[in-house]
Amino acid sequence: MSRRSRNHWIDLRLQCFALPLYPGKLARMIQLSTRAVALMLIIFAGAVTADAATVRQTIGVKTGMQFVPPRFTAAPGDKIVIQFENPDEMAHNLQFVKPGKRMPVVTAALLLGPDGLNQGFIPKSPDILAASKLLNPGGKDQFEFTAPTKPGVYPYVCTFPGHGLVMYGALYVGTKMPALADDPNIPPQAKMVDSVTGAKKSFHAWGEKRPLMYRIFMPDAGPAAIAVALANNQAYCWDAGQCRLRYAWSGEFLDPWPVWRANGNGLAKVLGKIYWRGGESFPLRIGRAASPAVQFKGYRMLNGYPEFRYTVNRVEVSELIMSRPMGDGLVRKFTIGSTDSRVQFIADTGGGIDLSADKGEFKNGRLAIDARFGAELTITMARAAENGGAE
Ligand SMILES: [Cu+2]
Repeated sequence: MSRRSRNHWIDLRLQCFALPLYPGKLARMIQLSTRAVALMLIIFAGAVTADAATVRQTIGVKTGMQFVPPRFTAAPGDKIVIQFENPDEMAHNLQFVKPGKRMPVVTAALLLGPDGLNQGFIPKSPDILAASKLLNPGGKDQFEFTAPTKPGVYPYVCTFPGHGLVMYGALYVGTKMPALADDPNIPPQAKMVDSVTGAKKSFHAWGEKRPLMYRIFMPDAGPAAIAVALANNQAYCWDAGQCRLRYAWSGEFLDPWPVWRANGNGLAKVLGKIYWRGGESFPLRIGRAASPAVQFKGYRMLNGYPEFRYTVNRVEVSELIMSRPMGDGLVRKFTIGSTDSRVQFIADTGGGIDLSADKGEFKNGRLAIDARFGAELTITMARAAENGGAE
């Protein structure tokens, strides 16, 4: 397909999107002009109010569902004019919301269900200060609003389904911005700056694609280590030699250069923050042995996620590890072959996570289930609040 015909196709799609949106847009224009009149009245009423400045801000999108820039500032009462541009390959919107209301608005957008597309995935919510329309690839939109008079951090977010967890930024109104690397109000990918030069790291051998599985020499693991990047900025290291999860981290994935530079003699560098490490013992026990015989049998890919297969005292086990839908942590789904032996999951952790299971209950860090006819067991490891995790 030529470039020209592709653009033409996008134009047609834009028109299809624009038509059903039109009444909503009209309503918003009326709403905005009503607001503008109200604001003028307020300004005239308080004749001593200093002139508000105008902040003109272009917000773009880059691959990996990131707003550019991830944050900016305004003074209370400033007029903010946003030029929103979407050069990405996916559709996006942009909404400014009240402090702490990013996830409620993201959830409200999901609850729009089949109506979502017609509404640009923008829910009706008093928590939304201003919103763009839904932009198809190549689209642009301009809108304006008045910065709130109350100082604070006002998030901006894309509520296209699946984007809101990672695609957001922060408008600082009358509030000092922390250093980029320490800013808790922007996505982890946005704060990856080189600690020495301050330059943004642009290295991504594999782009921003997740899930991603990578066989590479890893620190604190055997030579058969497997690193996996999951959705929601989660990652883990699985040791195929010992058939067990070694550690989990959040944030950016890996720097493989140390391995490549040393012709395979170095170790990859974990770029995110490791928040959990397994202990030395094997967590899944089948039978009485504290050190069960384990053997790796391979893996298969399920929608891009590896499912590991191994035996524990000759009983077949498979393990599929996914990220939690929200917050740091992993969800480990075990499928266990039938056995008359006692099956236990033993929390071999030094803390830092909260463990829960869909079957049975942890008592003193041990969970026992019946697997006479085979069993499925899902263990959720959620990064604990005292370990920097957030809900
Ligand atoms: Cu988006």
